[in-house]
Amino acid sequence: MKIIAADVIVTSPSRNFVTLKITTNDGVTGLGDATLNGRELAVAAYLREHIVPLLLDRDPHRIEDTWQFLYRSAYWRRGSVTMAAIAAVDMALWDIKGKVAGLPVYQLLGGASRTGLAAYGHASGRDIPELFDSIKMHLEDGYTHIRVQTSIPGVRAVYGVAAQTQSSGERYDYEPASRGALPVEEDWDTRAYLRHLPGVFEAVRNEFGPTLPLLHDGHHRMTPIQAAKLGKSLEPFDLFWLEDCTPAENQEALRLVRQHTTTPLAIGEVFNTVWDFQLLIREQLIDYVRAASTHFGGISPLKKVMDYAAQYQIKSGFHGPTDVSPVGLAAQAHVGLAIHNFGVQEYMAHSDRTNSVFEQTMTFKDGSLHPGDAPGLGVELNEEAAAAFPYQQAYLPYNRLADGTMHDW
Ligand code: CS2
Ligand code: MG
Repeated sequence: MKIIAADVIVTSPSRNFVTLKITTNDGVTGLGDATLNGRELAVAAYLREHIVPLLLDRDPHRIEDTWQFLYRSAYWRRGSVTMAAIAAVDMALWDIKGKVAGLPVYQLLGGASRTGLAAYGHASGRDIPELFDSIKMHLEDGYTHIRVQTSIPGVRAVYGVAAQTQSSGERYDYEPASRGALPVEEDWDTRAYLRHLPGVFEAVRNEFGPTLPLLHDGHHRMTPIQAAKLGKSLEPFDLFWLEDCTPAENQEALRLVRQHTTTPLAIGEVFNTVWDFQLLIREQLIDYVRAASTHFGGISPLKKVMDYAAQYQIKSGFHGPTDVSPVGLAAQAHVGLAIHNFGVQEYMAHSDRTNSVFEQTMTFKDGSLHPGDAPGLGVELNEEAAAAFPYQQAYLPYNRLADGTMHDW
């Protein structure tokens, strides 16, 4: 079997997606997600200009060797663009292998370890009543785990609050990347946030009871001691996890947070290789691995990092917002179904328009996700539909503090 073509398809139904489609001489095709929110064309170019020529004539069954070839032959290792490009190749080759074997990818990874994947959705509100409505809506949709984000008094625009950007009734795809030639500036005030959040969770617990698994995303904005303070102040509300509590390039920073709080910690959506997790896993500084197949080099390394994490009783919490395409989401759902140390899967349902481009077998029923049993990943790209939605420049927002200092968004 030989690879005879590899096409990069950029489409923008509800937001921009980059998809790699690999075709073999037997006519079998495979898909991989290469979407890097706000930097999509960099990955498309990396694939088209530097990876595709290396794939032609290769045996698509050699997934591990292809991954190692693309990773080591580049010389310049790691990074979000490189690893998103390699991820797309890896996913597409697993898709092909499953189709040739007549098996869904999870069967090739050891078979199902559970009947489905517990999923969490993103509840949010500009105030408590709006937040409660959003939580109720997600519970009615069947979610068993709920992420809680709210506006912060005194802060104009905050990450993750749907109603803030809901306009003209268009379904909020949650992903705050706004289309336009320049990114949108937002503001931030950590002290206001630290003062406000415990009251929000107290209100949620009083309204929805003590058992509902609640998550929160700090989105990289606190110093380690601020993250420790928040983790400690949220302990009475028994969170399922506090995510991205502090930037984790300095993995040692989590030692300080861990010393002060038992609130479970989830980190890793911006990571792209196992080395980003090494200390965090080895010293058990986190409880959940937040990697996404698309940003982490694909299915192969995602399974490897979870096997490493399993030795330290650390579970998965794979990143699944709408800027991971249905292909990327399916890829990690197959991994999540197969591994023993599954934790929870983030699931932001894509819009109908996106789903008209990516035809998929994934189901979400009674709060449980399943990738389906179609051979391969279970996603097909409708290229005619994709062509109807050309790329549009879009950027994630960024943060400045009141004095104009750049801050993490
Ligand atoms: C967020 C992401 O879902 C999450 O946990 O951190 O939606 C993140 O904001 C986006 O992936 C950025 O593109
Ligand atoms: Mg996050």
